[in-house]
Amino acid sequence: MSVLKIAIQKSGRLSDDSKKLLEECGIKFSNGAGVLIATSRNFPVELLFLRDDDIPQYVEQQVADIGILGENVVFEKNKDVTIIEQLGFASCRLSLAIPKKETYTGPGYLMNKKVATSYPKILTGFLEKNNITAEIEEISGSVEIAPGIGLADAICDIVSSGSTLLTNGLKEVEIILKSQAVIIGNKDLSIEKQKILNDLLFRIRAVKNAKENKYILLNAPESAIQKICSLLPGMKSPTIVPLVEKGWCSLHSVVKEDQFWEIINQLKEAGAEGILVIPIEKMIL
Ligand code: PRT
Ligand code: ZN
Repeated sequence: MSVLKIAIQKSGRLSDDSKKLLEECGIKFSNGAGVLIATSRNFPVELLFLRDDDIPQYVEQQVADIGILGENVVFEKNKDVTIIEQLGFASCRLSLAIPKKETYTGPGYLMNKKVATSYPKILTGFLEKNNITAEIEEISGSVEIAPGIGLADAICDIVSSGSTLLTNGLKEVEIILKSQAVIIGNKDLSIEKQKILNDLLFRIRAVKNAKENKYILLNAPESAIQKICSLLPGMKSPTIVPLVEKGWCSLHSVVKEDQFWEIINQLKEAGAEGILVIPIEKMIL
């Protein structure tokens, strides 16, 4: 029987969220320390725990069928793989940063300067696009200290909160790439493996939709229902249940997490009371 081989990061910023996602999809696997390969007990997948940098190559060579990693690494490695799905975690950006006291004048600022990075391919692409000649100093870690120790004039590195730049006396001046965790896949999956992947994607989307939405319940006078329904269109349309108190009902619907705070005042103004917002575990559209 076919098994889909999934490469995930062994240990690092992506590993916990990658494992959590698979667990939320109902996929059970043993996950002891030092384990490099794990098989699932209840879904036809095998997990390979790898360094994230190796995942694109392994997926290209079909050592793994799919992999979970940051888009930044996918673009840097530039292997012949397909990006299948964005996963919405490990969001960050690959940015240019320069010493705080310097004035950035646009990409031309880098002309004939030295830029330290672990992302030479993406940086080369950016420099070529802007017709800039600059020297690239490739280093594999602690890139932020390069300007301070005189190794480079600028850096091109991953930024998330920005606090590492700040503590190293640097400022972010240009975003080269926005990144999040994605699933990549081999371009030549067998029909059986493609079918397992489709089942997995169905589950992943149900988990993702659930995270992006909340279940909302509220009470309102019947006269307010029409207005409230227009604010809360729901999946198909809201459910209305009568309350024991005459002239009142309870309305149940689904609301986008990021829209909730925007419409809460409008709901109250329209007459909604006793509003409850509840997390959804799975949501199948
Ligand atoms: O050992 P392995 O090679 O598998 O892991 P790794 O050390 O190469 O990668 P890891 O675990 O550090 O990061 C994995 C992925 O997480 C990256 O490829 C990104 O897609 C994503 N990610 C999200 C980040 C960050 N946020 C992040 N903040 N990767 C790195 N950082 C580092 C950054 O390099 C910098 O040093 O955090 C620092 C900046 O953080 P802020 O919050 O101070 O701005
Ligand atoms: Zn890595």
